[in-house]
Amino acid sequence: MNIKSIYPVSSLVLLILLISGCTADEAADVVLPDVIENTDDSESSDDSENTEDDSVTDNTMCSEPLNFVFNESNGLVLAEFEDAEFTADWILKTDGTKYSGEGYMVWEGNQNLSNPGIGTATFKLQIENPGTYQFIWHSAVTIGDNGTDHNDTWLRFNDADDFYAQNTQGTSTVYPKDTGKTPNPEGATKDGWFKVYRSGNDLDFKWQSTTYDNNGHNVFVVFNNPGTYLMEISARSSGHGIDKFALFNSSVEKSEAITSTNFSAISCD
Ligand SMILES: [Ca+2]
Repeated sequence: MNIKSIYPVSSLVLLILLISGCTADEAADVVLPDVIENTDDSESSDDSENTEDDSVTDNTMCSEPLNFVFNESNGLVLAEFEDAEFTADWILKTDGTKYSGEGYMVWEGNQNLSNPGIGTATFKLQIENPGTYQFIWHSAVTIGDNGTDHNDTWLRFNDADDFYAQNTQGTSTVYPKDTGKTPNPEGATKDGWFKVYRSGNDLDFKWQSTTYDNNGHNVFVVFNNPGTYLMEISARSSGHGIDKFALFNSSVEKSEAITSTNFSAISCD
């Protein structure tokens, strides 16, 4: 942020001249015009240019979701899902009252039930506190009346130190396919992507994210060092609406994370 000081040149010069014995008339007639002219040519125009440049640069970068970086703080990343750069078949919607921010995104293109990597969007996360984070999103089924359809989207953390899913008892851990790690979950998984779904016939928005068909495993990602990491999503089911998401480490209760309104500060890449 630039804070520009205003330099009262004419007042100062007048004061100096008065002290040195010039009359106000002399000062005005002889000296002031030069000083004011110099001021106009140099300082004022420079200030104006600098201010303009900085402001344009900042505004341009910060108005482009492609450059957004979501900053983890106190073990929590909380972000509006619509705060990313989306391809044309992702539609911003505002039906209902259960969303926050500008609305939620719904995939209205073809279904990609076996093929991740289509209709991708990315979120850059700045992690200050390394560790294991649970991932969860707030999503809804916006087509039909069956909670097992139109209820999932692909998710991947390709540059994190680990990405896995685990049952609530902690007795089963699975990894996405094509990462060299096993076992893999039942159901769709490919190229490091998990199919992340919500279940149940309460179709409106709720916080739930699991993978592994008929055996819901919670989703986790591990960041061993502070730094910037990439979270990717890609389209799977049409009609799956996603409002926001959270990642929280072991210092944060899930109940805290999903009721928080403390959205992550956004900086610009
Ligand atoms: Ca939202």
